[in-house]
Amino acid sequence: MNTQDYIQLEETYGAHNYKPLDVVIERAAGVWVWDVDGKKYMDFLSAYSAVNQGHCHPRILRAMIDQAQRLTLTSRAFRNDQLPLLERELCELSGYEMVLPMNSGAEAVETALKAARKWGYTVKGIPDGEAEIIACAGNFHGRTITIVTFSTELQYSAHFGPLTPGFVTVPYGDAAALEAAITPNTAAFIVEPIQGEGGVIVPPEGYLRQVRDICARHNVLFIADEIQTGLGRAGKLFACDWEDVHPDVVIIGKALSGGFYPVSAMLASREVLGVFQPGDHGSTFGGNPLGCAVAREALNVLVDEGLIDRAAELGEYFMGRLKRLESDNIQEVRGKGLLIGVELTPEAGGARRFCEALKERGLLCKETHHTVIRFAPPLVASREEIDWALGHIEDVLMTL
Ligand code: IF1
Repeated sequence: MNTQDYIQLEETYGAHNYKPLDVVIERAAGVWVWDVDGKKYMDFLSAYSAVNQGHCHPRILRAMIDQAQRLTLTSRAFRNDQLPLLERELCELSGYEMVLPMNSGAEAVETALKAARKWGYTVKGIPDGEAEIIACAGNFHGRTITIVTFSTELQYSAHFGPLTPGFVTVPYGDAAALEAAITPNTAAFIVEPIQGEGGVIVPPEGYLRQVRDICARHNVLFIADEIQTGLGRAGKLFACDWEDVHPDVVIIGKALSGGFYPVSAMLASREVLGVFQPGDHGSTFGGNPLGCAVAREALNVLVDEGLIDRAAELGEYFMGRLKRLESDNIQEVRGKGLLIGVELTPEAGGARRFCEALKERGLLCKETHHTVIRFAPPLVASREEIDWALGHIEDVLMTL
């Protein structure tokens, strides 16, 4: 079977809820992937930051195989010998007191929203059924009905109603707007430290510190969605570390498993995660020993290989080169670490054609919001690999 055969099958039997680039990948290692026709590409998307550790990292693979041969699933009706170790290691690494593991990012976001509401009622004293949660315009936190309720991208919620009450949105990066939207019934504010899907939007310097301060003064939980920005991607363990802020709740996912398996988690203080009583919340697969063993090794790899600092260094170099490029196509280059967006001018004709051109040259990246090319290679990329990619990126940006 060749590329066209696979595409035909997917068109026939699969739901059409995506419009992927027409490359059919069959194997990968590190920053490289190979398609079914034998063509090799560098991955500059990293599965939206899920493979920060590089594809099929040998140490994570070993941990997965070893664990799969011993024990994969107990459900939380029984205990297993991996979950407690992951919980301790996550707390020690992050500085939080408690962990609640889930699977997908959206589930961990839902978990945080449920914890925030219950905290609002049982700790803050909000009248029952009245809790409000504030989110930002341009956010992306997942695709459940509750989460798309507070998406400002109309396509994400249209025709999926009735939606969930209790959410309001404020402009991103505007601390005064947040403060003005807070009422006595506000339980939490949920925010991405850098908006990924929103177009790699970096908020004004000091915004996260102001958010920290406002939330503390109004007794509102500050929830940081670090599913995409966390675990080294932005050049720090958490993107919030750039402003030295410690949110009340942090949500992680994606790279928590190095791309092997869906593992997500909510991290918080005992005051917040302590609101959950047996039976309040759960998941068949959440906290399963296979996911936990994979996540433990994925975290070890991040630390042992110095990938967080590496993202900061390579990111600075990469962004510096792009910023020096004098191309009529470029409006702005922004980002942190190896989460970088190039906003194209309105005249550039859209980001998709640049991604198509880069694909022809063996570089896979994905546009967001029609006018932004997102660059997010695995953090294990070498300087030479980054230079190879930059050569093509500069060329395409200059000549297309
Ligand atoms: C898709 C986007 C990225 C996320 C943040 C929660 C989630 C995500 C900050 C939910 C997921 C993914 C979902 C994926 C594409 C991708 C994405 F373009 F859609 F927005 F990365 F930028 N919070 N982001 O970025 O996590 O439930 O998916 O595990 O195709 O929907 P999930």
